[in-house]
Amino acid sequence: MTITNEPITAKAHTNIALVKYWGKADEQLILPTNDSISMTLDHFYSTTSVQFDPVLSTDEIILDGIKLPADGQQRIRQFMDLVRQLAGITTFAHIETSNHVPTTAGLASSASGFAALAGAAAKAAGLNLNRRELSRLARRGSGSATRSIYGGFVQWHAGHDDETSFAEPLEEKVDWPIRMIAIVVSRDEKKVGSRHGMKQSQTSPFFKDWVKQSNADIEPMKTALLKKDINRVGAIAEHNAMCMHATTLSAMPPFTYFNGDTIEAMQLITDLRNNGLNCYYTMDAGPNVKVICLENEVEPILDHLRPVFGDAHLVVAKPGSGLTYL
Ligand code: 2P0
Repeated sequence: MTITNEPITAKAHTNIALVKYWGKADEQLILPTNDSISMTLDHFYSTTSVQFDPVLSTDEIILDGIKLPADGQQRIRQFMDLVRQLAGITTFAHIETSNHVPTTAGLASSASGFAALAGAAAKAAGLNLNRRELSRLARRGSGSATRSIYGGFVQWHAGHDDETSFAEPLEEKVDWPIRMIAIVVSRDEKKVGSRHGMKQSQTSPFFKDWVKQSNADIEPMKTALLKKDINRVGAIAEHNAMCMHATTLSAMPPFTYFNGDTIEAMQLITDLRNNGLNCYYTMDAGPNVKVICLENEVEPILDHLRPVFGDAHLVVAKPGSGLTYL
């Protein structure tokens, strides 16, 4: 195995799940309790460069121009240890990451961040991994990163061990005008991080039913995506998101990611739908709402959202591409 002397830079986009990952069967290997399906988004992405350097006595990690303090580095260091183990090397690296997720977007960057890091670190370490292997590697950093190796619509197969838990593209170049509008109702740091939140949700008496429902949603979602049926895609995604959030409300102790604005946005989208617009909502481990719709209805939907949430809090995203090297 030969490590590269030059810095290797990779770019990966974030993704939003239409059928969610919310629960681990194995915390160490990050094996999920169920399959999930996502859409990779276009202009929210991370770029990460990695350069191994024999002079270093530890990994040096710079995030958006600022050197990460030691306590913020643990997950990245552990991930780099895994890359070193795979490559049979002991050299530390300079790692520089920029998150091009507009601060107003309020979207998580761990999916794009760990996908880009997996791509850059593996190549810099001289590992010649194919995309399935890269998705398995990205999984070890953050579950949702598994899916960000690919563009468009992506399925993460839960699997039962490290080899069988990987993502696969369903449609990389999406040829229909599906859109997601992010409604940013809060830019605050999450109160309950997703890693902790999903673990706590596994105490819900409904958790088994959540897993069952998600597995049952996979084939209908694939069919709806294949048929480009926005109403089926939206209805399944919205129901799946509510089932996920039901596990937080029924956890012991209970908690929620929703705030008052989240509920207001959900009601507004339901009202618009009752008035004939084809729009559906989904929420992740935070209060922001993502609206699933078609391009030709983006403007009429925005016309209703602007007076309530303000133009600066609305971001329109299209399907994006998978991991690339710069
Ligand atoms: C998803 N989320 O499928 C779900 C829906 C949030 C809600 O994947 O512990 O940050 O690093 O594997 O990937 C967020 O979970 O969690 C997530 P870890 P991750 O997109």
